[in-house]
Amino acid sequence: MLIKSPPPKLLTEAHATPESAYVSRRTLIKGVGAGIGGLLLARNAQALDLFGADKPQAAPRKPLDFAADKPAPELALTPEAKVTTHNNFYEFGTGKTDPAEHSQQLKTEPWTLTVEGEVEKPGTVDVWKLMGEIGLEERIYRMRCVEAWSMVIPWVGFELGKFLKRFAPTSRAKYVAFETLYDPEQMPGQRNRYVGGGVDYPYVEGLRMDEAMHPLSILSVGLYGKTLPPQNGAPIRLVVPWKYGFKGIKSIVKIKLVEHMPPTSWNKLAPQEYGFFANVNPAVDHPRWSQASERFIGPGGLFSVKRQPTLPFNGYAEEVASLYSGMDLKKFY
Ligand SMILES: Nc1nc2c(c(=O)[nH]1)N[C@H]1C(S)=C(S)[C@@H](COP(=O)(O)O)O[C@H]1N2
Ligand SMILES: [Mo]
Repeated sequence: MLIKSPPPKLLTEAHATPESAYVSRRTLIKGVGAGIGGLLLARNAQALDLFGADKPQAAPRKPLDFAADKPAPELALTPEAKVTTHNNFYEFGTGKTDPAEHSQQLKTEPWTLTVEGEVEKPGTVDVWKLMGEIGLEERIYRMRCVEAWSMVIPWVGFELGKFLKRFAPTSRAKYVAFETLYDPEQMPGQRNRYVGGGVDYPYVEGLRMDEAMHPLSILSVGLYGKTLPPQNGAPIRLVVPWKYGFKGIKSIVKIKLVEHMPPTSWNKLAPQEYGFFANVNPAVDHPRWSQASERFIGPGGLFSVKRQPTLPFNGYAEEVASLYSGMDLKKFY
C-alpha cells in the first residue's frame, strides 16, 4: 500500500542540550545555536585523533527495486547530498558532518536482525535477503529534528507492523524496544565518551505497540532509490515521520517486544528534555528552545534554509492524532 504524501506545510524541530553541546564547526558557522565550548570539543576530538583511521571515501550503495511513491507536486525534496552529509549518529561523533566522515568503513553486510520477547515465533533474519523478498516501497516523508531542522526524504523500506506480524506478537506485547549495533571497534563513539557524546551505548529506542503497527511507521533500508549509506543508518533503521528525529534509531540489530515501556537513549541522557513519545508538537517547547518553527533544508542548501511553522505531528495529525486521544501531550512529551 502506498501512502499519499501529506500536504507540503513544513515545519521544524528544536534541539537538546547534550546534542547542541557538541556541535561541528560547520554548524557553528551556520549559526545554529552552538557554543564556543562545543567548537573546542569538536576540534579537540579531531586533533587528538579520537576517531582513529579516517577514510572518508563513500561506501558503495546498491540500487533497490521498489514501488515508487508519488510526491505531492509542491513538496520539495531535500537534495541527496544534504540528506547524507547533515546527520546525527553519535556512534561516529557528535558533529553533523562526523557520521559521513567517520562511518564509511562500517561493515553492513552480512547483517542480521533478531526479533524476540513477547512473540510466538522469535527469530533472526538476514536483512539483505529480507530486502529482496519483502516488497519494498518508497515513502516520501517530511522529517523533523529537535535541533529545528527539517528535511523531506524519499525513503525506501517496508511497514514495521507488517514485518512484526511475521513473528506473531503475543497479547502481552505493549511496547517495541529497538537496539543499535554495539561494536566499539567499528564505532569510535562507543570507544570514547568524548566522541560519543556521553550516550550509554548501545543506543536504544522504543515505540508503543499501536505506534509501531501504524502503517506510517517503516523500517527503512534505502533512500533516493539506493541502499542506505552508513551515516543514515545502514543497513536498516526506523523512520516514524510524526516524531522527532531521535526516535529514528539506526543500524538496528535487535527488536524486542515487551510488556513495559522500555528505556530510550535520549531520555536516559536528559529526561527533562526528551520524553518517550517525542511527537512533533509546536506547542511544547524543548526546555531551552522553542519548537514553534523549523528550518527546512531544501534545494537551496544550508545557507538559504527556509523558516516555516512547525505542524502538530509534523503534518501527519490526520493520520496519527487519534492514537493519543485523551492523553495530555504536554505531560507525555
Ligand atoms: N544509533 C543511533 N541512532 C540515531 C542517532 C544516534 O546518535 N545513534 N541519532 C538520532 C537523531 S538525534 C536523529 S535527528 C536521527 C538523524 O537521522 P539522519 O541522520 O538520517 O537524518 O537519527 C537518530 N538515530
Ligand atoms: Mo536529533
